[in-house]
Amino acid sequence: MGKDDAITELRSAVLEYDSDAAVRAAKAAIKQKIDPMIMVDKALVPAINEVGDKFEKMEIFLPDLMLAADAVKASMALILPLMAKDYQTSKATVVVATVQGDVHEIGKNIIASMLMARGFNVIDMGVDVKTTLLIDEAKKSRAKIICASALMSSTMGSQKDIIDYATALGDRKRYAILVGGGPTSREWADEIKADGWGKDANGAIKLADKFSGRR
Ligand code: B12
Repeated sequence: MGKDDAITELRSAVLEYDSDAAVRAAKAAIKQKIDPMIMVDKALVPAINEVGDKFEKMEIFLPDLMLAADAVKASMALILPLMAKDYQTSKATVVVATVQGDVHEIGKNIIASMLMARGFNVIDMGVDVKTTLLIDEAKKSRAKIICASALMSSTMGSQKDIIDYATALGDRKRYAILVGGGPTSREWADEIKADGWGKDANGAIKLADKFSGRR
């Protein structure tokens, strides 16, 4: 199997909702030393977006979407830990979470892994994280940066809640609060007075570098 075949198989496995095949394809791609980011960018993200488009057009149903997401998660569990490490450790702590009410974790997991690979100390709080718990953790861990992910128009308001809560506690200046995820935009970030908005994981890394004082 060539490198392109391994990527095609990984993509197809997600499109066919087949976690076992996704894990097999990921192992084959790893064996061929394909860059983990290529696997994510060329196979997993396009595949889950394609499935998402079908879901939006009501060509498939939620159980199918869930199976496809499971296939992404199963293969990402093998792929993400292999991201090239940057040993220029920054020591800056970043708290990463999907906001309250929202269980979408694929993008958040990519961001957490890439930040770890870049040498940040990452605290991944998971999904559906209560606003108060998020700020408590950021305070306790002396985090410099908070990355809040929201994938739904009904949950993006929780990003504003995080900022408002930190402000109410008098702690707003302690953290750079970064936001991202499907329905969000630069305009939204400006409106809620976030410190930055990123379109993708590379955007998240650039912002984290900026706010941790590294460039
Ligand atoms: C996979 C998926 C699911 C999976 C999630 C599985 C999991 N473990 O994560 C499952 C099946 C569980 C699911 C459930 C639901 N989903 Co869903 N889901 C998706 C789907 C198809 C893909 C999301 C994804 O993983 N994308 C791939 C990743 C890599 O991209 P990403 O998350 O956007 O992250 C990137 C960037 O946005 C950015 N980024 C993200 N966060 C951050 C944060 C910071 C700080 C920065 C800088 C950058 C950044 O960087 C990331 C990496 O590049 C989307 C459609 C879509 N195309 O987005 C719908 C979608 C998000 N889901 C949707 C809906 C409606 C739901 C449900 C309500 C369905 C239902 N009827 O129950 C539930 C929600 C349950 C809940 N309470 O959260 C809608 C939301 C509509 C809206 N705008 O409000 C979407 C858009 C589908 C649609 N078009 O209808 N879903």
